[in-house]
Amino acid sequence: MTPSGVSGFDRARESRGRFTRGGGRYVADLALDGALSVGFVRSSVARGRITSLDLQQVRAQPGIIAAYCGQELAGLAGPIPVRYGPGQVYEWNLLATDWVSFVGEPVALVVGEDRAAVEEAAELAVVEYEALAAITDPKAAVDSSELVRPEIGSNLVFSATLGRGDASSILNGSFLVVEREFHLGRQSACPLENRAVLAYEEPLTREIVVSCSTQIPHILREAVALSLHRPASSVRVVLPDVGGGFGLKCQVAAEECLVAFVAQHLGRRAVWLEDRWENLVASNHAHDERLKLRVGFTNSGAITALEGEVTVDVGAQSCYPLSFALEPSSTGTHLFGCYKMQAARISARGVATNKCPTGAYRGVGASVASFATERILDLAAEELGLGRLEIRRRNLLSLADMPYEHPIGGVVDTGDPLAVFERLIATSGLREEANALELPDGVGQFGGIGLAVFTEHSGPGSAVYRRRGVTEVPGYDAARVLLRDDGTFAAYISSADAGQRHVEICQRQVAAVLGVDSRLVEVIEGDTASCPKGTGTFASRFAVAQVSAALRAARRVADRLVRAAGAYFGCPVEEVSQAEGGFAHSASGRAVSLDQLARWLYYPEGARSEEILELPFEELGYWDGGPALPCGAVLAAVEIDPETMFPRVRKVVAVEECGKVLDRDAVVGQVRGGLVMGVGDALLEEHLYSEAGEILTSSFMDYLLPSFDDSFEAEIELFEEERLFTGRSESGAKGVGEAGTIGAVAAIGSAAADALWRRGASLDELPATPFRIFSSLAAASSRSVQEVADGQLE
Ligand code: SMO
Repeated sequence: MTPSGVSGFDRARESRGRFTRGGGRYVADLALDGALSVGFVRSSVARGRITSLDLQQVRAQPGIIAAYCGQELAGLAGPIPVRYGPGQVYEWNLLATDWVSFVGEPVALVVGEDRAAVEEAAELAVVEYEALAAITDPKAAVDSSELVRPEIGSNLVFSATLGRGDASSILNGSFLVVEREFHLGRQSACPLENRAVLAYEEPLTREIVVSCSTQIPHILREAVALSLHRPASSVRVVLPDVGGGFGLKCQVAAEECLVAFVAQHLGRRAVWLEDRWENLVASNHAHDERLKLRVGFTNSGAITALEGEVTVDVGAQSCYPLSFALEPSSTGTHLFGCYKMQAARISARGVATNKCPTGAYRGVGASVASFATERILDLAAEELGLGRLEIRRRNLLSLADMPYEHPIGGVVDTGDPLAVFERLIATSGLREEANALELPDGVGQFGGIGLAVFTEHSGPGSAVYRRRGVTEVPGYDAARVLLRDDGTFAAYISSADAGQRHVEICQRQVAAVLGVDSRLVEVIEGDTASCPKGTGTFASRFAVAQVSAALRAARRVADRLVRAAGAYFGCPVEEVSQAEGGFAHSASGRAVSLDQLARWLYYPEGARSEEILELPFEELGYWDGGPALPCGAVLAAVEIDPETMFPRVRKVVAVEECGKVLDRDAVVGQVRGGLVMGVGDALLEEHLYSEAGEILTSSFMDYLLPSFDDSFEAEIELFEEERLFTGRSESGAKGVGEAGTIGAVAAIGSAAADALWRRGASLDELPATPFRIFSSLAAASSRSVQEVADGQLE
């Protein structure tokens, strides 16, 4: 426990319904009395130089303790080396020193006694800029000599070639080549709880304690230590409840390091609670991708090869730790993930612009990759006169193909996407007549159906990150399972719960291995002081990497316990049997309970020579075995209002094959939440910038999140068969955290495209907003958008 009462230990008492009963405890709920409030002055200019920055009036305000600009901060905090490709590094100044690169970039830091004082004082900062033309169009940016980051020397900040085989010549010899461009807009994760951090220095140990709403406690600890020029071991990150991360909180924020700096430098508790404006303009955006694909088919509809480019507008900064490599790499590797082909070659590129930096957002890269994949298949089906079901049946991987070395990269170890797809068709009662899918009952005339079969690279191991040049992500997760002297167990795990019910699930898994009631196992996570180092919670890592590590540690402890019982009885280990609450030795009729055994171990009657009896009685487990490759198939029906062109989801059926299901409710909950989240990506959410680089979507009035009204009751079926369990996790689980979102974007997006196709129009850009739908109809009928809007649909 710490003086603030901040502790990972509360989390072990998690009970179902705690969050919905108001029992959550977030950073803002911690004891903030006496904590200094930290606020930021942010750039109003997208690109340019700071010519002068005057904080005198700020400092003169009542209640203001200190203010710093980037120049003053130099030498005190930061910079942090930030990677952007293999072997490529630049120095990330936590506050801009002289160069600004997006609207919202922090240029000064204000510290005061309360939030209102800080916000008012920050308004009085006088910052003058020499504004330069903003770079907002990634196409133009590639060849421009005007730079977003002069220290990199090019706006093409990431570039990699993915895939195997001679795709070009196979395409040249193919019966049909479908060529198409796709776009998914700029979007952001918008967790219910914005970013939040409280930091203080422990008076006795001088340790900096950072209590933060993050998905990556151990990585954040490294970054804070780097920025404060102190060893990581002198920084402790502790998580209270995290009100959603969705990828946003697997980046380190400059603000998080700066609050730790204030705590260290001023010796006071300091807090920053991000507001929604800051979250929308200056946390991290995601997606904003353009795909240009060429896919070949034989005359019978078999895919031959894939070739193309993925270009991501990655914004102004490489995020720490995942870097500019994240979205371009991820998109490439997810293309046609469940489909067979001979060769693939994808050029994956990240282009910097003067926009908010991008980072992870649930379904990173995979959602747009799946949308593009399914659109290409629908287009090819039409060209070849095949049904949309048939073209998928002819190309989907099945168990007979496993292991399958996918030309796009990596080996699919197990799975049966074809069977998952057939189950979807059976469950949804989908009918196809003369190559046209029938709209479900109740879906009106301007409706469409979308289908998606996708995979997700969940729980990637260290090799995946090293290949991308990312050195700050360990890639493994870890667990330490301990028998305590009272006969109970503790499992310290490296991940970080953000609402997924890690504690309960891990508790049950560990207890089952130990053969004890799960109430005897306390699971502790989110505290770098006690939990072993690991990667954290993103890329659907928990079931794959974290549970595997915990199971390994638990098996080692279970094995050691039996041998310890043998030593206690003075008998060979073969004669020990598990008994209710402990162990028994049938030959002598003796029994020992766990707490008796623990007491015997922790209060020895003399030195012991047996290694297994050494204290503490604990074992470590690590797992670095992913990615696992779950598979999902989703059907969505969308109906467009013929007057407003507003699309609505009318039906969603999802079948998920995620290997062994560790907790049915948690898996269904992940899928359900992901599906609804995907509605935003497919139909509603898009960040827009003016040509001058001003963000136009800085509130929820302009950035449309799905609301209750856009929600729906999805039919969700889990496809769990032992023959499909993966060896890439200890339990056979494959991870499922992002599946719902990926499937929703692809299926709902394709459904909107199908509705337009039925009207002779096409749609390859998401989100499918009313404006895009009007535009698509206008293009198809050679009318202006206004004419279509005036006439609506006849
Ligand atoms: S976008 Mo997820 O937290 O990898």
